[in-house]
Amino acid sequence: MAGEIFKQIADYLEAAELEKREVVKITKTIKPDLTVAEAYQAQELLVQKKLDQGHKIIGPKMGLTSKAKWDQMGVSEPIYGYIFDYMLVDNGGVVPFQIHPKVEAEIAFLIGEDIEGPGITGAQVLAKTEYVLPALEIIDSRYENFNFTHTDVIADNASTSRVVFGNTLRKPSDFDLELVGSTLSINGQIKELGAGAAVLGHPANAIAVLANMLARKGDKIKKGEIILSGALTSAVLLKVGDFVSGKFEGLGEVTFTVGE
Ligand code: 0L1
Ligand code: MG
Repeated sequence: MAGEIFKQIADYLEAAELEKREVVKITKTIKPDLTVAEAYQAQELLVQKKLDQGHKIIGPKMGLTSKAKWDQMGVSEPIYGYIFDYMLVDNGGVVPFQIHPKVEAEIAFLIGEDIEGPGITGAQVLAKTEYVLPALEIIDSRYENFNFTHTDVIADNASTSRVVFGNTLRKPSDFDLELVGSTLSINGQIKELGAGAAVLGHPANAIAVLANMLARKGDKIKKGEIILSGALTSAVLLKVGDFVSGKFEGLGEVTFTVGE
């Protein structure tokens, strides 16, 4: 059966996540010619498995939102995945070590009204956003050495692993999100810095692209979802015991410690 191979991919990646071990990428094992559409089919099955297990979606997330990443991966659009409730860690809490975690500083959008593409713009997203808040995303590819193709990473739920949201919620109209600066420190040393403009010129643009991508499968962004718009900084590799701090201009600080 044609769909059987996508179930096999979803099972393979789910087992890697649950058993906290890295695996050989799909395009080297199960399906060398995996297309973007097929990769999203496999991702959907992985997402459905989590829903069937009782996990709840917090919101989609955007990945590969910088031009530098596109050039690196040879692509011309971002990717999306899904954040689930079991991935949330309190601000100041402990993020359990999984495989080879990396951290990114991001701006999250709490959506106030459904946003349905196609043709959505960043300005429309801002008008339908209730609040923005700071976030640290922990990505943890299930693939060996974080090595994957564009389609591999789509099937792997865009490397999503854990998320720590900050406590400061602000109206997006309060400031220019593209100018919001952020520093990312590990054990008191600044490792990366960036600004909102690193995300497709403005973080709201990434949410607009998401709405337009979801429209291709008849889906939309839903009121109440909290969406990660993409990384302001490069991702930094973490080890057990690291204390991580992301400081966001006007949006406060987000911290966590990497546990065992
Ligand atoms: O959230 C992200 O931007 C990560 C997307 C997947 C690429 C990666 O794992 O580096
Ligand atoms: Mg990210």
